[in-house]
Amino acid sequence: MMLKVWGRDTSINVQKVLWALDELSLPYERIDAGGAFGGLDTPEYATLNPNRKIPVLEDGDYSVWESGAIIQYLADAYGAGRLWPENVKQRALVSQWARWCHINVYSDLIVGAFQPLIRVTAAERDDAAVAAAAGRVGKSFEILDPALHGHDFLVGNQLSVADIEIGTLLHRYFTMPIGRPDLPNVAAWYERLSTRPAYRKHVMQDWTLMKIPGA
Ligand SMILES: N[C@@H](CCC(=O)N[C@@H](CS)C(=O)NCC(=O)O)C(=O)O
Repeated sequence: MMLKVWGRDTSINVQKVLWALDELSLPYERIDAGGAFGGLDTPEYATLNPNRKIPVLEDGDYSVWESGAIIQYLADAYGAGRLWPENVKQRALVSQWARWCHINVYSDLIVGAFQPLIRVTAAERDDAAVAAAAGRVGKSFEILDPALHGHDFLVGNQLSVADIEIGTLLHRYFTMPIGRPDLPNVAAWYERLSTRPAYRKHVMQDWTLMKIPGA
């Protein structure tokens, strides 16, 4: 039975799942939902995800939501050692960075900085609040930067769930009109990820197309 992903492909959390699926060469079907496509307020969707958010992954009669849990499931079920190291100490470091990103970076970057840039008109936007959120992301990425020194990937020598969790955010971070501190290792990591076909296809989208008029 083919894997099924619910969610519009402009959603960063859907992009994360699509990137992981392609890295694992897994065929899937994607169903547009959320945003202008709607569909999240039906009783059927609530049985898939009571939070009424995208993405959801269906695998036969099993389903899972929360993008981080979905990519973890894909690695566990189909990775055969890819995306999720066998070594338990490396594994915990992958988990460490993935959780760190979700707790410390995601909200400031996506909710605090990105969404106001596409969903609020320039006239109504609180530029100081966007700059403050971007500043907090910069401080977080200054913590990440030395961890990437001398490494192609965040943990070990292969792409992991941690690269996907944080890497999905990098395209928006480096293409948004915000201030950024000097982050040589994070910038080089973004450049390396940018050479991967699955990253280019799913994550490196022109997000300015999502802007409301006047944004
Ligand atoms: N923590 C959740 C966040 C899910 C989430 O906020 N999804 C957004 C899109 S990125 C959503 O469903 N928004 C409603 C919509 O698109 O209509 C995850 O990682 O899956």
